[in-house]
Amino acid sequence: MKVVVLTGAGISAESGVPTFRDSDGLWEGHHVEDVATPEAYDLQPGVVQRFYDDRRAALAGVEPNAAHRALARLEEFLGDDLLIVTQNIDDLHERGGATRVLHMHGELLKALCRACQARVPWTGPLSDFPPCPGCGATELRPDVVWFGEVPYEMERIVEALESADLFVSIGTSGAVYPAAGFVQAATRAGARTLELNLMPSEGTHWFREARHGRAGELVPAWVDDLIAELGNPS
Ligand code: BV8
Ligand code: ZN
Repeated sequence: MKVVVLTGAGISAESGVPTFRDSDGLWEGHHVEDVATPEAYDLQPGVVQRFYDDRRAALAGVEPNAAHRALARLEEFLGDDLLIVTQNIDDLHERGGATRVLHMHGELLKALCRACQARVPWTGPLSDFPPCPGCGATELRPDVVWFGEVPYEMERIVEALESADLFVSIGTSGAVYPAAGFVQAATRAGARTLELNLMPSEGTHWFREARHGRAGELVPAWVDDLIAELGNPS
């Protein structure tokens, strides 16, 4: 059974990482659409850098939750038949034990050099424009995919969707493309589709099944059911 899981901010909500479009949709006082763009970065690089510096620093204070750990258990059971694609830029999937995670919107703990295109691990701030470890230029930006930029690993993701038997979307509002369109690609490929989310997403009608509740409860229960279903083929 080939499974593709897409996660969004909702899977990290119970870890204390705020989502984008709950409450009043503000993140550290900003609308993500106003800050997560190349134009915003060119206009006000310090504001954008600090927006990510704050989020990068906040990672030290949060822990993976039961949903992240359940997906790691599923990865151990399914091996290469499971692909976790995340829109999240936190490292909670990895800290929860998952080993193969595609960060289609990039990662907070990486920096991208605008001079030499190097992508380097980065845990500190970038708003003081430190030199690139590769070329020395002070052109490091967050290695994050902004609106209008091309998401990472799209070929691998499309390939996985085309051969999926099951597509499960966890904790995403379905507001951002191309991720919001993955359920349609999976459906065209004949996959079963399941939405696990606190409330119906914008694309909930595309899913054959939807369960609403907190990821910390829904995901472990779903993983246990799937492992039981696959574990003893009746
Ligand atoms: C691209 C940066 C071309 C990192 C982000 C007009 C129409 C359609 C599309 C467009 C359009 N105009 C422009 C576009 C394209 C645009 C887009 O989709 N815009 C939207 C706003 C309309 N997309 C792009 O520009 C993308 N690039 O299209 O390039 C291309 C396309 C295909 C192939 C090649 C090239 C780039 C998009 C990436 C933007 N970067 N983030 C960062 O700062 O984080 S997006 C940002 O939103 C975050 O990354 C986040 O991951 C993403 C989606 O948000 P969610 O994860 O869903 O979070 P949200 O808060 O919205 O929802 C949380 C959900 O969880 C809620 O439903 C809630 O109910 C639930 N929840 C809450 N608590 C819990 C819970 N669920 C379970 N348990 C809980 N406890
Ligand atoms: Zn460089």
